[in-house]
Amino acid sequence: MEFETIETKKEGNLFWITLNRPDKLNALNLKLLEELEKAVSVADSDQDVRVIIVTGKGKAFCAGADITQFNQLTPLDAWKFSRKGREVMDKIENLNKPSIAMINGYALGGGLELALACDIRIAAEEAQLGLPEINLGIYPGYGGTQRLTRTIGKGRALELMMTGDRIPAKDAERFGLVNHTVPLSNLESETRKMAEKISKKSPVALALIKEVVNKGIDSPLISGLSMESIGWGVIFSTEDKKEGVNAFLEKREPTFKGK
Ligand code: CO8
Repeated sequence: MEFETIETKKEGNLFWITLNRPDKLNALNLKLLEELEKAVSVADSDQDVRVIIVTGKGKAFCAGADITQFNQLTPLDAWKFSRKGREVMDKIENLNKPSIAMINGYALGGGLELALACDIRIAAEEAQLGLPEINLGIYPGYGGTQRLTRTIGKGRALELMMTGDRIPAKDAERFGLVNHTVPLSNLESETRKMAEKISKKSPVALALIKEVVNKGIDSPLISGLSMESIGWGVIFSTEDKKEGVNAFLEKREPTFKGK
């Protein structure tokens, strides 16, 4: 599939999506958001794809929404633009398949919000992360107020939103905002290693983990625990469960088919 503002690549069971507006630090305009949504749909409907990786070309992962558009947007355009961004982030978060944000450089504003919609974040040591919207007299609009708070807690999230400060990846790792920090030269290989490891697990079990964690985090503990138990009923009906248990008993590696 041909895109203008992103690149996609299928590599075995991995699907790479690279934001491709390096001259504008991969700022998110409507076109890019629409293309990203399409690419995610393609990856989602392809049975061979087990893990989706999102990254950016050049020195940024993504420097946020395209600020140069802000003064031209009518209120209706702004609503469309903001809604499209939210739809894309929600779609990524709610995919049945795991996603990894490979943060190669700046992840700011909408760029950090995109990374937060992914399940796992691996960052280059050189990367800087933040929500600088406050410096523009606005505030995060692609889910950052909610997802950052749920990821690192209220105090630290409010500090990042209120100061607009950029923090180095190592600090982000300390806060639990990124899972791992590695030198830029190792970023792709370390991300691939993790993606390949996850791609060998049962797709059904992975989908259920996402469902129970994502829905559970917004529910009272008792409801989350109940969802977990009900999911156990489902997982015990799968061929992947039989394969996993039999492989253990037969002392061999399992081959999961997602059934
Ligand atoms: N939008 C548009 N263009 C951008 C953006 C952006 N967010 N960020 C960088 N660029 C452009 C620059 O204008 C520049 O273009 P040009 O060469 O044509 O002048 C090019 O990218 C390179 O950038 P710099 O020269 O500034 O590179 P530096 O290395 O000097 O600085 C920074 C890098 C620190 C990342 C700097 O570019 C910067 O501060 N960028 C803005 C970051 C920001 O404020 N992001 C938040 C945007 S708002 C947002 O994301 C809200 C999301 C919710 C939207 C809701 C819908 C309406």
